[in-house]
Amino acid sequence: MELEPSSVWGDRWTSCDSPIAKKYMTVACQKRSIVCLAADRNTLLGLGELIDQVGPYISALKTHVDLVDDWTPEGWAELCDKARQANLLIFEDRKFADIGGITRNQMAGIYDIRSWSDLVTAHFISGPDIVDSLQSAWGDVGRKGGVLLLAQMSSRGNLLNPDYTKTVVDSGKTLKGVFGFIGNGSRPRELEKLREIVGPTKMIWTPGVNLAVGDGNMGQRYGDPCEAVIAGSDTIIVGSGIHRSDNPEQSAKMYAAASWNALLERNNG
Ligand code: 5BU
Repeated sequence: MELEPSSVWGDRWTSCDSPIAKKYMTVACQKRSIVCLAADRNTLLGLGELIDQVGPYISALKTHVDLVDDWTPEGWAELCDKARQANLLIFEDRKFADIGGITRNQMAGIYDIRSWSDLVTAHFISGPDIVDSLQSAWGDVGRKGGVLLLAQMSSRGNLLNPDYTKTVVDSGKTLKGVFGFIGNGSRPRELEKLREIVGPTKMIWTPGVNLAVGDGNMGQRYGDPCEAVIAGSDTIIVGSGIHRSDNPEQSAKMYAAASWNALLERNNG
């Protein structure tokens, strides 16, 4: 039985006015999962296999298009079709950071990110015009999309300190083109504070989560996915916990169940 998004998501459902967020929350209810797969594989075949294996247990697909060694426009278009058939939002984690005009052009270029992405990440370091320029780029091809601003990061020693986080959030939450914020899934207490300043109107999505908590590769840090959701994350971004597992399908199911149950617990006590 499918649960009503309003009962699952509580004030996120009533307060988020973004149509993409509403669509996302509905799909999450259909799949009973708030897992975004960080699909960090470097071949089209490997990525396609992953979607086939875990598509039913994830609610969004995060890509790094420039990691794909055998990338071709046709191959990528097929992969995006596969993702849409699996009812997944496509989220390119490009971390845009340049001035507005260049950012708009970077959404075109070889990869033509504007034509297939539903969500992208951006730093706010260059100022608020980056959000308008990303929205203009989607508009250039008659599409709509949402921006996730980096308010925190999961990597050790990053420079996004609490003052910076607050500046990003205070400004970003007033912008319609902002779908939400990236928070640090590895530190629930920092995440609680982030949720306090974000309030209910925007999403918080969190990398840096793994059922095996602790330090990851090259400065990555991992926290418990359930704790992240209880602290205010609306979606856990999971990479190696799924794509490096011996059984990606089983792992995706585990992350889906853990994150979904934590969301129900957060909103319904
Ligand atoms: P992992 O294998 O679960 O560690 O992958 C995490 C993914 O999330 C990877 O694609 C990173 O680029 C992405 N990420 C992150 O780990 N930390 C951050 O602060 C941001 C993105 Br922003």
